[in-house]
Amino acid sequence: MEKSDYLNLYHQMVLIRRVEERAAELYQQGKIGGFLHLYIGQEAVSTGLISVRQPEDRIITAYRDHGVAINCGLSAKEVMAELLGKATGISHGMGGSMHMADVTKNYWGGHAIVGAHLPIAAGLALGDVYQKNQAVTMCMFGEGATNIGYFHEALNLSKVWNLPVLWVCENNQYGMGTSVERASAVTEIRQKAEGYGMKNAWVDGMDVLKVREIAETLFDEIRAGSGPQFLEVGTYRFRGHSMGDPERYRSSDEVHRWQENDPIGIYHKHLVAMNISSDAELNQQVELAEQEVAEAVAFAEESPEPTVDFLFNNIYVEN
Ligand SMILES: Cc1ncc(C[n+]2csc(CCOP(=O)(O)OP(=O)(O)O)c2C)c(N)n1
Repeated sequence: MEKSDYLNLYHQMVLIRRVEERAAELYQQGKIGGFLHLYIGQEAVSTGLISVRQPEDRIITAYRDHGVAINCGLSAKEVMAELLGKATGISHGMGGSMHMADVTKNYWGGHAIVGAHLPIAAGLALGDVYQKNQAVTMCMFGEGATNIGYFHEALNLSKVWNLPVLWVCENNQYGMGTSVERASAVTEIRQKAEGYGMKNAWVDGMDVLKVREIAETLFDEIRAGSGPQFLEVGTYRFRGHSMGDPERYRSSDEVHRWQENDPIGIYHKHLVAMNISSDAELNQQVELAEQEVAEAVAFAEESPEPTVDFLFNNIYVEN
């Protein structure tokens, strides 16, 4: 990796964090409607994974999707405008927080129904097999989704058809207010892949470089024809499930313990300790990200609402 690659990972994680901190404020001011699920604490997961994907590789995720969107190359402006429901947003203000997508960047969304995007991921990969594309589809979901029928159907078919899918479970230990121990018979989620004869692994999701390293191997193997593989990522969300979660299901001590293990802080210390960068240089990246977010908020606030006639667009596919 070049120095600029290391800095780019840092910049992306900080940008996601700052976009979401501002989004939380705008939500409290009533400027963002609907649900808002923050990715704060989990930034190293999508940043590490997506840093190794090729442009032809498809990325699909659930509703905790703003960070994934940024890692896929969407601008802070497009994301912020979508959060505010503006016509300049990536989904023209029609999708909001949970439905960001840009297929020109091979980012297939943003899905609100738990588990529902897993069969879609299998379908995307099947399409690539039909068309003889050498592409990998990476599908990200929470551990809560692994108790849903879609998960088992999609994993099974992907193995039967040897589809090029990387299944990534972001195990942040809670599905809304329910801990993994209360909801899942098997708490080491990667074991569920064994039931489908699928190669599987676990990685520490607080360490962006470890995530990147394993992702590189898995993308390469799947591209070379290994068939589907499963990666469980150990992570934690620092904020509530969505805005307005009173968080009665976990202690503030537990949250603080994890916050001491902040993926951005860990990476910052690592870059300095390895003499890859300096505090001053990294702080400059933070300032750049903050500037980008300030511009994104101004852009979103000044942007127009979608017009009513836009409601009739994108309803039917024209051949
Ligand atoms: C089919 C379905 N059932 C229930 C819900 C309500 N719901 C939204 S998020 C969620 C928890 C999912 O947890 P997990 O998959 O672990 O993802 P995380 O929120 O931790 O990222 C539930 C039950 C839903 N959106 N869809």
